[in-house]
Amino acid sequence: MRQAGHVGSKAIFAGGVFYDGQNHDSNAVDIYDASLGEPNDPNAWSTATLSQARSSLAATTVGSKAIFAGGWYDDGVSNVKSNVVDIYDSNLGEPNDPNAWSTTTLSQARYGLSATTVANKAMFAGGQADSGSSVVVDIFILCEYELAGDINNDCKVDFLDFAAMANNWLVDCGLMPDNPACIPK
Ligand SMILES: [Ca+2]
Repeated sequence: MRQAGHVGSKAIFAGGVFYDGQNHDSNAVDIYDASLGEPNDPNAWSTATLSQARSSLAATTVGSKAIFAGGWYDDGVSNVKSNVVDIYDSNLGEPNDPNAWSTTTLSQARYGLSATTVANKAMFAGGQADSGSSVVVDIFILCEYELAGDINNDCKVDFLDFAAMANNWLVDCGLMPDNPACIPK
């Protein structure tokens, strides 16, 4: 099963299983950018790779980040649960830029977990672990403070926020609502 997240104008599809006579776990990330064209336009699509090929991972977005967590992969002997979390930050670069990706870990390796985002918290709940059904909830908190000017909600006002503002400098969503930077609230 592939998992999808979205950041700004981008929809991101990651992982899964593909079949070429036998099943393989996929590390492929496909990115559709609505600011570049319609979904049937190949130029609107690009690719990236997860740090670990796996399936049945969970995805959600918080602020500028798309987070892909857990899953399972086949090590040739059995299905192995993953604790890997891949994070894409659209403030750091395009999805095909390795510098825009980082990794962290879940507190418990598992697959088929549920993901959702509430305000500045990305939550990954339950799933199947080696010990059976999981009761664990992993929470990634973006920033616990209201900080004026912190556009990417990472608790710091720095050049990344300045760059995000500069990118949209003089965009007027009242005059040009079709501008990809104008995302309905
Ligand atoms: Ca910031």
